[in-house]
Amino acid sequence: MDLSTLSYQKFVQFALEQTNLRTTLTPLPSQEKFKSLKANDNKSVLNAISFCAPKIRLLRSLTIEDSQSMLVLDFAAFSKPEYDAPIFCANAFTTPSRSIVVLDLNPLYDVTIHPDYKEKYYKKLMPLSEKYSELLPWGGKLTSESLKFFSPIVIWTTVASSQLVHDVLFSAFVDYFKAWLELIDEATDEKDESLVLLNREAQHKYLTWRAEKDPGYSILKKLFGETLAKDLVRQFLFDGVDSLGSKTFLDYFPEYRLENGTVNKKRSMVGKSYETRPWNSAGEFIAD
Ligand code: BLA
Repeated sequence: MDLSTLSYQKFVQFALEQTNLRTTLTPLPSQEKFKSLKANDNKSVLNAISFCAPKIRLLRSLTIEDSQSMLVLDFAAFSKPEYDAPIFCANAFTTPSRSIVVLDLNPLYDVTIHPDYKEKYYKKLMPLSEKYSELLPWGGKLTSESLKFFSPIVIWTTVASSQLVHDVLFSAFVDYFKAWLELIDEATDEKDESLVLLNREAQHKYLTWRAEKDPGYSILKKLFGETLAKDLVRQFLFDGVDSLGSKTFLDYFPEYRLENGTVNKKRSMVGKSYETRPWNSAGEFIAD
């Protein structure tokens, strides 16, 4: 399809407006640093914004739009470590033929081993996963390791691009972002410093995973070159990876260690799995 009628700007605008209704966003230094970022192809239009708020450590968005070839949305929001709230994650990669999408409130703690965390945040949100299951169906096998960063309400899809899909995706983005804002509103700050530490480490592990293995990296490298792409990943998209903790990727994910001590470049050690949605509508894990 012709991408020139589609844009992800509306998504970002909506999120900023909604957030400003509830709290006060303050621009972060990383916004200033990356706002005049230019792509090598001289035609992609970029928009990079980043903010914090009293309960929000980092709310940032990168869009890359070139109506000839692709539209990219990478939007995420992280609470301060005093809160164990999920991470808002909206990633979309749209070409004239198809769209690859992950939309989720990524859990801070793996829901398959922390049923209390699942109960606390996802039980009442389960209807959301049903609402979009027809128009944004499960996208098939994915990197197995990614699944522990996904929640039972995750929308993971790869569908033919169309105006309808774009509109449905906007509607889903609206629902999921409002749900996230609601969780942040209700969140009370943890007083137990040892639990704050756990929250901080959980965010750091997530940032470490994505800064090393995000599927968008090869495209960023093409557009910006290796050095700038790395800075964008570590200082903007996954800001905190070099400050929230000191563990390395191999400390968290030792199975990726090669004999010479470096990180295996493969995205998955286990391989791809989960042909179908591994959670039922009650949020129970049903894959073996
Ligand atoms: C593909 N993106 C994918 C896939 C997933 C994600 C699961 C399928 C391939 C796989 O299983 O690895 C997204 N994976 C995620 C997310 C998390 C995760 C959000 O673990 C969070 C924990 N995608 C982007 C951006 C670009 C992009 C910004 O979000 C481009 C700049 C591109 N994603 C992209 C492309 C593919 C893809 C090109 C298909 C090619 C591939 O699989 O490498």
